[in-house]
Amino acid sequence: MTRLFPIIAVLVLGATMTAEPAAALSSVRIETSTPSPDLGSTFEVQIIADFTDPILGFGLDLDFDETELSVVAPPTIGPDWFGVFAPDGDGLAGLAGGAGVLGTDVLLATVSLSADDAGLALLGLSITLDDLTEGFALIPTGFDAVSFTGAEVQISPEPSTSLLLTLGLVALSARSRVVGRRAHA
Ligand SMILES: [Ca+2]
Repeated sequence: MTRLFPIIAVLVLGATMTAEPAAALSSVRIETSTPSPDLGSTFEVQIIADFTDPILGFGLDLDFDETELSVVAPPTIGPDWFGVFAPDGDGLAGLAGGAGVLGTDVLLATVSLSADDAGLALLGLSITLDDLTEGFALIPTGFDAVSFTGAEVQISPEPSTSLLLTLGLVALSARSRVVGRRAHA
């Protein structure tokens, strides 16, 4: 039995080394137009994909806390697709013609969001399993395995205009102190 162990270990190691390399996974990520939107402002979220296989169509969900963020307008679907009906009403679905879409930095959709609450807000991507219109459809059938990467934004409580006003007042008061000292000299 003890003699068998090294033989089994060598066999397992050999099998691992000769195994086919795992296929690269398609990935989908979020890029935001700003990392720190002001409270009450609108900013854009781009959903971008790197595909390792041609994709015929996609459907997904953009996830966030609705007390922190809200969708301003229906999403704009990327130029490689035409927008199709999404049963959940979020508009995040597109179809490609012919040979599908393959490659890196493929824009899926752009979503305008309103920053509604100060603090850190997380953005995620997901697929609802029982929604048959969601997923990344391969040619001719089946769905691609996709990894998702979310993003975060830090919503600034202080609108930048009031910050500039504060800085202006500080500069003004420093100047008046200098003028005051000169008058006393
Ligand atoms: Ca959806």
